[in-house]
Amino acid sequence: MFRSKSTLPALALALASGAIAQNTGTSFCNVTNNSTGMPTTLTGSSGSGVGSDLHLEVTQGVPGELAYFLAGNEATSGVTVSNGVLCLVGTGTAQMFRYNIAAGLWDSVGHFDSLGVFQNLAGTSSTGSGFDVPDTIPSSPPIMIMSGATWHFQVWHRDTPSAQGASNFSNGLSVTFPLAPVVPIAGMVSIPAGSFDMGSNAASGAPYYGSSATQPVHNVTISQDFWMGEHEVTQAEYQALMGSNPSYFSGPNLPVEAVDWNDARAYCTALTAQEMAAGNLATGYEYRLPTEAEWEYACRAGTTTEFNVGSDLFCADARFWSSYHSNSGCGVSNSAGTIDVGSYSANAFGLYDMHGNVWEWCLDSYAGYGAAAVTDPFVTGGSHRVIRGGSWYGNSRYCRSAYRGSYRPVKPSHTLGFRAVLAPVLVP
Ligand SMILES: [Ca+2]
Repeated sequence: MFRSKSTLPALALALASGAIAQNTGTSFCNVTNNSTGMPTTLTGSSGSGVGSDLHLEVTQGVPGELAYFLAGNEATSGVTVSNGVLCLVGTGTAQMFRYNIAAGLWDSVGHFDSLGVFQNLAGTSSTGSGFDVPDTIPSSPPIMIMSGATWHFQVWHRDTPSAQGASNFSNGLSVTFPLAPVVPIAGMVSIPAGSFDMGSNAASGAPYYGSSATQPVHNVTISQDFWMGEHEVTQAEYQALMGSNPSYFSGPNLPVEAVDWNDARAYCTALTAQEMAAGNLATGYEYRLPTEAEWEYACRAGTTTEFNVGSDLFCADARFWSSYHSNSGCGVSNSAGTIDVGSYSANAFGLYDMHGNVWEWCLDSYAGYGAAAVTDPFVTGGSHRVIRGGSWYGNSRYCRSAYRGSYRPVKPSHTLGFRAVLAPVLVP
């Protein structure tokens, strides 16, 4: 009636999954009849009628968070009431609002203190003592409940402006909001958390041409599961989301290139906004570039060899210029550089083109390694960003799982693209 169902995808899913549990036990105030002689009963359905004329309304606040609204049929606003919301426990940042249907206005009725106890606007009442009618009416309801929180509440109901008092208390209702779903877009591969040895001790000569930049080898723990694009972002995907295609080569399934680090991040930001609006992202998750550690962990997919296909990289394994292992060129040219994503075999995680095709931007900055074991390393600042995996234009040494490229973030190249991960939020 006064809120759009289309704004409630996450909540609708939560309710449909049976997350609501009703509690009428002694931890709540007793149910009493309202002035029409009927009990006011809270139910766990979004937007459903509660009693004769109360609605428990739920809507979405800021992305990834949920909000409650209590609606009644008060004929007027601004009437002092007593015995309002009872047995109410929430979070320290949440507020409770009610909606005056006649006036079409939201009224703030109070908030929760740091202990989760409901307070009226004056901060003088708490559980069991009701709320005051507010002096100001918010232009929009800024209520937020964090996913995963459990709220217990009971509502007061007034049939008419004069029907005040303790006769209209509902039963108690306990509601747990499950974590908002994380629904990856198509083509994202689940990468399990785990540990691996990052870097390489390969010798400086052929065929690997190892360098000190990949040393010392050190243990890295990726502490949380994440998702990674099974292939580099294609030109079709980039065009559809960003409305442009800066690539030097042309083809819908070719990887997008000639994007600098900021372009790549802007794509991820737009994808995050799109999926958040669709209710597919939980709080704390975003689409972004992978960290360098996430990238190498995903590239290796459990392997410890120089490449995720073994110790050698041959022309049949990936898109790159020439192989030190067969001592031959791979038939790539300046006019036929990149190739459709997924043209070669995937690694054990199901990821394509981690070796070759286009270099891939990482989120973090370039810095030397330390010897100590680290968890979720992430380097910020500095003038250069990490690029990984080699490209159509390079030879096999650059395609190694541990090889580290370093590039200025504002410098696009037709050898350089990216892929996205869906992972915990990181801010460079
Ligand atoms: Ca690549």
